[in-house]
Amino acid sequence: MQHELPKLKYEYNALEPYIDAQTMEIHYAKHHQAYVNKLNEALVDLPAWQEKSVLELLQNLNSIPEESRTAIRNNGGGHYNHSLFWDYMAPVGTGGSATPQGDLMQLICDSFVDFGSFKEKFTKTALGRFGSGWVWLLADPAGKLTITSSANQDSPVSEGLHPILALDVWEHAYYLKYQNRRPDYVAAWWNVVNWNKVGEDFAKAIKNK
Ligand code: MN3
Repeated sequence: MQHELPKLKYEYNALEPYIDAQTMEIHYAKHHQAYVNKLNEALVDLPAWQEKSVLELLQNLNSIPEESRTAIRNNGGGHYNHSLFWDYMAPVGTGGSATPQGDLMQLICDSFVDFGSFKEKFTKTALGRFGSGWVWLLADPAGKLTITSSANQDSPVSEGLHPILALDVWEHAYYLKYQNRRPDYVAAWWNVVNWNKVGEDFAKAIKNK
């Protein structure tokens, strides 16, 4: 099985003015494509692993032959994390309401005081991530929410965790429009969060509790 770039569900310019079309195009068609290509390359000599989904690869990194493990961790993570990231964004007004709804909103308020405090904590985590990495909202099957961050392309799924929201804080995600101003990028990104998708993934994460 060859891993493939997933289809983007909106046009490159659909997230403007918050995320510009040129950044979207380069980020998706160049950066994400490169992770896919390098993941396929890393699997060329590993027939036993070629039929696994990228999620299965990331969940079983320790079983992958050591000489290929880092390449699969980085490029499989890059492929998987970006696939989530695109889906956690939507053009303004098409991803549901401007805030989480229902049980998820209730749990966010129970866990972080209120929605504003949740956004503040998530943003602080994004600004505190040194260098390249990701910020995550995780939901465990018992219904506990956690904000965390990871370096490089490391994915929480490798630790058996369940991401329900992802933010890319690599400079390639924002440099063209925001240069070094990560705070401006993060503030803008909140406008395009697809809360419908976050809510769906939250429901899946807690389904088996
Ligand atoms: Mn990226």
